[in-house]
Amino acid sequence: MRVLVLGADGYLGWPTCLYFSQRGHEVIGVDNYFRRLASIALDCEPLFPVPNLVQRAQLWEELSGRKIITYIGDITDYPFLLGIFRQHEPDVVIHYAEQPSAPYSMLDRDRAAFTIQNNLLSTLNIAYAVKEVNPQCHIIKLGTMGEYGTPNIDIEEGWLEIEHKGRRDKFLFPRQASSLYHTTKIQDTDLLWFYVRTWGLRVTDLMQGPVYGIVTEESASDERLRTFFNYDEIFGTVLNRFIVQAVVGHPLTVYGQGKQIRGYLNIQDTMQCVYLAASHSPERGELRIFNQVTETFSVNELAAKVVAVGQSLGYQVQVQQLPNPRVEKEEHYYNPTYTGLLALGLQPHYLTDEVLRDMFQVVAQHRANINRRAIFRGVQWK
Ligand code: USQ
Repeated sequence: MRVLVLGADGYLGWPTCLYFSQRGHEVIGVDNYFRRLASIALDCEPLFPVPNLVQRAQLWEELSGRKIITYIGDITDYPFLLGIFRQHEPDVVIHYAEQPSAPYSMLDRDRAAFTIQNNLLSTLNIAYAVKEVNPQCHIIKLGTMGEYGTPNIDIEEGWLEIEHKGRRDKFLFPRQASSLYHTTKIQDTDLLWFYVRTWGLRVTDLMQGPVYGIVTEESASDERLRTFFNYDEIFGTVLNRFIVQAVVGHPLTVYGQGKQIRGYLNIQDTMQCVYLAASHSPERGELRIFNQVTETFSVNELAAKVVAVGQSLGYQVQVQQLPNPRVEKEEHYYNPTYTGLLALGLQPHYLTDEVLRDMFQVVAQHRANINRRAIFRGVQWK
């Protein structure tokens, strides 16, 4: 496959480039360095420095003999994106090039506006470029479980059959997000659904839960290939944050009662899921949706695991329940379906003590870099 990865420098984008390249596919990676620049601007740089996208691709080529073509630029600039489509005519485009942080989207009006503009315009441009250059191209967009919110009914994989006054129809599952970022993910699903109906595009939307992990198969042999790992309040996801907090002796920042339940997955499973989706294309005119999680936990359950494993490694790990800076349900029903990717062959890496110990070990190597100021600043939703 000729695979265009948009957002190729990010936490998931870079490991995705490596995963496809390792398996013999032609990879073109594009990024505008949003996350790098925002991490500097907000004083929340990653746990360890990583070479830039061009340097990483060169390093990968030296180590593996495989080439990843790179472009640095902004895909909300349509001529830039269209030029890349024309040059490479990808079979699959994987769209990670969004502002991915809920707290970032809630910082202030300008960051909210940026999130809307970036996430919706990038998605619109991809739809247009695919239509213009190769309408067969399969669009894989990273969506989020947060689109569904926490409804008081079971969450289906994307669609819901409804019977109303004796008639039946199928609709996108009702969605109600709890941040502006998550709201833009609802809107970009709607955008693509519109163009699927109107132009017959081929789209997979992967409703992913919070991801954890650092090392993937392809980056295990050389530290310089590791992903861009944020642990701060803005760009870090909760389990990654808790492990860094445990290592540096900061109490684990449980928001509110900590009973919030989400579906989680290991970064290695993100790679598998995206690869499985790319290898099994939907039909023209189909919006296929998978829920991309492998198990569910409450925040308290995650904290308890980190405490137990941390203590077994000799860390004194405390937990602190902070007043919740977010507006979200802290006690709720949560029962999502996630069978579609398993049916395609996903082999989950579950959250075992060994997985946690491996993460502790990598974080401990970089303990001296941990910036305590970045751990909690309390971005308020209200
Ligand atoms: N939480 C804490 N303490 C923290 C950080 C988070 O208790 O220090 C709680 C949050 O309140 C929330 C849960 O942990 O209830 C998950 O928070 P998160 O920051 O790990 O995840 P979230 O903001 O929802 O966003 C992350 C990614 C985003 C992705 C999403 C999937 O940043 O790109 O779309 O996970 S999901 O949550 O399923 O929508």
